[in-house]
Amino acid sequence: MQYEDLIIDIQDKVALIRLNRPKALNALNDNMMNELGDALLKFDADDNIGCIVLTGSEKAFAAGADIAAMADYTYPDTFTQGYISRNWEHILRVRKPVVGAVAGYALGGGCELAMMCDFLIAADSAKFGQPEIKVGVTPGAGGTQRLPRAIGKAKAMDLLLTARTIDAAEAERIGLVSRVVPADKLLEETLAAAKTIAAMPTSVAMMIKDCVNRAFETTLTDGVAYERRLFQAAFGTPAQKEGMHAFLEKRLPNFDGL
Ligand code: CO8
Repeated sequence: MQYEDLIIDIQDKVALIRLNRPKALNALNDNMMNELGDALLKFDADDNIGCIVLTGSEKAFAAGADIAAMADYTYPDTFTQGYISRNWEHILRVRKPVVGAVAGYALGGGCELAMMCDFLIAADSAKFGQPEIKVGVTPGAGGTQRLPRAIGKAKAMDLLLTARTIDAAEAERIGLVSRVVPADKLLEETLAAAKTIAAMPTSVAMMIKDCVNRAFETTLTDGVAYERRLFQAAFGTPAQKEGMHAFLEKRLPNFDGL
């Protein structure tokens, strides 16, 4: 696949998508978001891919939505035409795991895009923040909603209202990222995690992702009932037969194509 604002690399059932507008610190514009949606949905439908990694550059995952592109937008542009917002949430339609690898700035829409990944591995150089208030807008891609769910109201209000940027250590301490690794090991460590996931049965990884996301949309009782149904459904998959019989036969399971 050839894109103007993305670099794609595929290895061992893992698709690596790199945001690539280095001169603008990967500011997210319409073309990049269109391309990102296209790539994500193609990999989601590709049987040879078991996990997707989304990353940026050493300096920036993404420094936000493209301020140069949107500075003169009007309300009809944003509301009626749907400029900025119309192509931001394709990532939420991806059913396979998406791991974010964040180095440098993940600000504003960049932080929001990162939070739409299933989990984040951060370089020790990573910086997260929601500075939209400084450019006169609210977050628009879930910052006020996903941030408090991820890190709690107090921390979220602090970041959203002061526009303070936090470093990777604080992001890990408050639960925004799952791991912090040295910057020069970010891709290696993230690809290793992604390859581990891709070697698992993709059907079950998709079920787990679905269940965890359900936890944010429903009551505990309904969420556990939903999980129970998928647990029961797992007994209808070849992955369950292979996984359990491999264990009993004291051999490694082969989840290829499962
Ligand atoms: N948009 C456009 N261009 C940008 C952006 C951006 N968000 N961020 C950086 N750039 C450009 C700069 O203009 C500069 O370009 P040039 O060289 O042509 O002048 C280049 O990238 C390098 O930037 P700096 O010279 O500023 O680099 P520094 O290292 O000095 O500073 C910072 C780095 C701190 C990241 C700084 O660039 C900065 O503060 N950027 C803006 C951060 C920001 O405010 N982000 C939030 C934007 S609003 C938003 O994201 C709303 C999301 C809503 C999504 C809704 C979807 C539904």
